[in-house]
Amino acid sequence: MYEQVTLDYATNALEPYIDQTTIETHHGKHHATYTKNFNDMVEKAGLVGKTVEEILANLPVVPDATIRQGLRNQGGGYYNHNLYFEMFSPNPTKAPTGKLADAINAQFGSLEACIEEISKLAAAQFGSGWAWLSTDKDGKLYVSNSLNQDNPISEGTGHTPLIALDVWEHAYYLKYKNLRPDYIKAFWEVLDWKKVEERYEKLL
Ligand code: MN3
Repeated sequence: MYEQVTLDYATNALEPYIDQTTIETHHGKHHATYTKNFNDMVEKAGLVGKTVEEILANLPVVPDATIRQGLRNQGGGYYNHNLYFEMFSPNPTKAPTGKLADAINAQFGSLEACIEEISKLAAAQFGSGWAWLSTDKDGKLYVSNSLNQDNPISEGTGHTPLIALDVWEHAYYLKYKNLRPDYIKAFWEVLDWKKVEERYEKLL
């Protein structure tokens, strides 16, 4: 059984950056549905017992195209939103320290430059999708964006996302309407770099 993350903040705690109705709908409806559908799909695929990471990393071995696509969509939706909702805090640490700070400075020049690169990819993603900060198989940081619920784990062995920025309209439309760049700016106001850093250090 794959469990949806529970929020460790109140649904109105990210106001005014991410509004209560959006959190309630996004976590309570959209993410809950992905979670239910993923559980059903895994059972159908005969993959019960595999981790979601194992499933997303090995999609090509699933012989049935409909089930494969279902696992990609629902598994991505399940995993991506777990990461998304886990990284927020009403009292976020605004910058990483330690090894993650060093890696970001080495790779991007500064935290501001890193945020700028992810934000650009998020704004440029045509239609529904995500922007990411991930590590590759050598532990090197990189940024990317993806369509629908596609996840960096599916791109190749050893890719692990650290930050997931949801740019589906359901993530921002109730508050920001067509102004996706304003939502992207708001995302960074509630992203807790301490949580990102903890995730990164577990990979080392
Ligand atoms: Mn979403």
